[in-house]
Amino acid sequence: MPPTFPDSHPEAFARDVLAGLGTSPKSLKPKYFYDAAGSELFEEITRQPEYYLTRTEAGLLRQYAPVLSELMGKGVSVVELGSGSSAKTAILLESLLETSKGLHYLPIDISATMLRQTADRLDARYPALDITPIASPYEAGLKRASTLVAEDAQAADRMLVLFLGSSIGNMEYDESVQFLKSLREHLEPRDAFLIGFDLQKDVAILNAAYNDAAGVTERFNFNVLARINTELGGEFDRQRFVHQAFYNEAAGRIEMHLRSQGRQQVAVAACQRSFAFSAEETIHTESSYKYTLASIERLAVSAGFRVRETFTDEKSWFALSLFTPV
Ligand code: AVJ
Repeated sequence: MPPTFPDSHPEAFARDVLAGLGTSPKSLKPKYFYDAAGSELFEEITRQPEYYLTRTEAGLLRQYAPVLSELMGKGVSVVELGSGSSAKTAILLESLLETSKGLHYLPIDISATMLRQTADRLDARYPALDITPIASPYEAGLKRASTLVAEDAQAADRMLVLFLGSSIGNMEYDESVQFLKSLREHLEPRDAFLIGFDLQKDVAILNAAYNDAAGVTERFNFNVLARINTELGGEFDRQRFVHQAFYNEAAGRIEMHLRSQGRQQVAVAACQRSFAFSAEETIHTESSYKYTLASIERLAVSAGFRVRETFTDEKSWFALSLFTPV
């Protein structure tokens, strides 16, 4: 079965490229990094020594899983938004399984292929885990999950919803408030939301994480141009762009760009036009917001939650926050 990436419908992709490159400043949505090759490259990023995020979050999950199990109590089902490969989640699931006979895990992901693989792997490894994969956008998926958990006559009567990996960092602050508010609609007061936030820190450490020495992040960034070339008949010359990633301190975010080397015109067949680049003009390909404990608190309150608990590592590089609906 070929991989299905619903976001790669060429019409929608072409429309977004036209909108993103047809205006100034130029930008592309980060979701277009993730075809099969891009997802592979992201997995490789998480293994780079400079990319502390995944490792630090996994450590926090390992350290605080017992506390989380304790806080959530016995009758909890785990719902995950954007489960990907669920590698980190397994740490938490294992801990929850130690204190209960069974556990219901409902991963939600837009990629049905990824979900299938993950479900099969977890199923083989944890026989006591009852897995219900939900191939859907997040909000509709959470609505479905809450119905399933409510109907579940078994012990489970509350949801722990996971949104890990600092995925929230890709959203503008207002967007994340709207996103959390929309999810809040499907939560009961006894449910909880566990969110991974990358924290503001020494600029050199942030910059290094997005400029790894092995050049994997650079390849990941260029993947969006590769996709435009193969899927939309684009004529980007990789040699005429450079990867750029830096911490924008005023905005509190890492920005990734592809910077044009000199003036050039790039044709994209599916957009039926070409795009003019001035020398040094960039395409803004991603923002990755970095939080503080204060901005986490503000986000929670703005979206109708309260921060029940925040777990951080000893360097305060990453935070896992448990939000409960108010
Ligand atoms: C998957 C959005 C959390 O922002 O760190 C990694 C993506 N981009 N390196 C991040 C990413 C460049 C990642 N997130």
